[in-house]
Amino acid sequence: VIVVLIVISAVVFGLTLKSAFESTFLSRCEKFDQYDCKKVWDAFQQAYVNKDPCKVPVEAYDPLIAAAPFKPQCNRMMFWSKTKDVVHGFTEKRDCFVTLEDTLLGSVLDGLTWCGKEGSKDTNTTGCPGWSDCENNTVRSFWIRASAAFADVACGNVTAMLNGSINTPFNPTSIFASVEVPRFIASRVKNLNVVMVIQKNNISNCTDPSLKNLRQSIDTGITFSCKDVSESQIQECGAKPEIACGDCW
Ligand code: N1C
Repeated sequence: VIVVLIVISAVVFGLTLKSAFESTFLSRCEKFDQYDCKKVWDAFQQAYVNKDPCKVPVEAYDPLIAAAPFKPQCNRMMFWSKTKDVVHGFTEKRDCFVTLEDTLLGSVLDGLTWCGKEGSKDTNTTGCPGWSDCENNTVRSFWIRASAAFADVACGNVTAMLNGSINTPFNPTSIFASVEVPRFIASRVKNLNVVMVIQKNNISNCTDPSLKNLRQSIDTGITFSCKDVSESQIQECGAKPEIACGDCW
C-alpha cells in the first residue's frame, strides 16, 4: 500500500512540476527586473498552445510583445544577418550595443525550440517543424514578430553586422532584409551603418551588389554607410574595454 501511495503521489507531484522548458523560460526571464514573468509566460503560451505548429501566424505573438514591450535604445541598436556568433561574442564583452538577444524576449527564447499540438495544453521541445518546413511555424513566427517590434523602436544611428564570407550578405529572404530594414523610418533612424565582417576567405565586401539593393531599399532620408572590418579587429575591441565603442572600427 505504501509503495502504491508513493507511486501515486510521485505521479501527481510530477504532473504539477514545471517542464524544463518553462523553468528555462522563467529563470532567464527573472534576470530582468520590472517584468511579471508569470504574465509573460502566459502571454507566450497562448500564442501556440493547443494549435497546429504550422498554423501559428506572426500576429499570434502580439499579446506577448504587448506584455514585454521593447524600449528604444537610440544609437546603440545592433542588427545582424548570418553573423550571430561574431556579434554576440562582441556584445557579451562590451556594452556598446544592444541586440534583440539582450532584451527580455530575445534572451529568454534564444536557441530554444518549442511548439504546441492540437488538443493538448503541453509545450513540446521535440518534433517541432523546422525553420523552413512550413511558413507559419511556431518558432519562425516568433522571431519575425519580435524582430519587427525591435526594429520598430530603432532610432538614431543603427548598426548592422553582415557576413562577408557568403555570396549575398544582404539576402532578401533574411529577417534583416524582409522584416527589419523596411521598418527603419527616417523620422526615427538617422543612419544605417553596416559593418561587413571580413574573414580570411571572404568572398564579398561593401562593394557587393547586394549592398546596392540595401542602399536603395532604405527609407529616403536615412543615410547609409558600409565599412569592411576584419573579424579579428572586432574580437580585439571586444577584449579591450579601454578602446572606446566609437573607436572599435
Ligand atoms: O534572418 P536573419 O539572420 O537576417 O535574422 C537576424 C535578424 C537580427 O537583426 C535580429 O534582430 O533578425 C533578428 N533575429 C534574432 O534576433 C534571432 N535570434 C536568434 C532573427 N533570428 C534570430 N535567431 C535565430 O537565428 C532564428 O531562430 C533563425 O534560425 C536565425 C536567423 O538568423 P539569420 O538567418 O542569421
